[in-house]
Amino acid sequence: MTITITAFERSPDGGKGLARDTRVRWALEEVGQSYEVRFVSFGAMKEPAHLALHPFGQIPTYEEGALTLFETGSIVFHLAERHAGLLPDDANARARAITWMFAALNTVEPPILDLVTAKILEGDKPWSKERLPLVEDRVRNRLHQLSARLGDAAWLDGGLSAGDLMMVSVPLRLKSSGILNGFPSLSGYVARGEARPAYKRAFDAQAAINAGKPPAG
Ligand SMILES: N[C@@H](CCC(=O)N[C@@H](CS)C(=O)NCC(=O)O)C(=O)O
Repeated sequence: MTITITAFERSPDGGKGLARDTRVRWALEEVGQSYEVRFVSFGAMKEPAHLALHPFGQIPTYEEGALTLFETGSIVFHLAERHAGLLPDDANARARAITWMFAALNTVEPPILDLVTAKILEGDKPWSKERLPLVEDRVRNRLHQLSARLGDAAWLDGGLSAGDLMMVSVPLRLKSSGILNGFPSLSGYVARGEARPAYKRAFDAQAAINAGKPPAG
């Protein structure tokens, strides 16, 4: 059955892979599923046709036959459940991998998104300079905790799982801020994710679109 996802017609990051279709593309590549992409403009995302797929008017969405999903956590979980490779067979290990998916989205991503908001959307506010260090401290605190748990391990709990895929996708956003440099084990963790052939294919596909080139293959 054809899988179709949606992505920005033109990503605000110009193709750095920060738009959330990248994590869905990565999961699709890891489990070996081909997919098509429908590109949407910012305007079209708020039109009824897209709102019928995504009530909040965002990307990515996921269509597979009669099934439509939104929210990257749900989409990656669906793929990991239906295809081998992203969730362990052992029930307890599987539950722990799913826990890391939730941790990525509910505990680590929020302060990082807050930092993005503070810098990009609130940078010109009179109180911005005073607030920014507080926001950065909250991010560092989370990274410190995550780094302590990861230790010297390659992945969070055994082999790469959907939990790692979601988690890597989150601090990846911080690369340009320099904050990650203070956490060598997390920088290595993110780099290991980026080095996966499946990630590279996902990244290259979205970068090609944003560079105005058709994807290879
Ligand atoms: N929690 C959602 C967040 C989706 C999201 O924020 N998508 C962004 C692109 S990365 C978007 O569509 N932004 C445009 C907007 O919100 O209008 C998920 O994980 O799928």
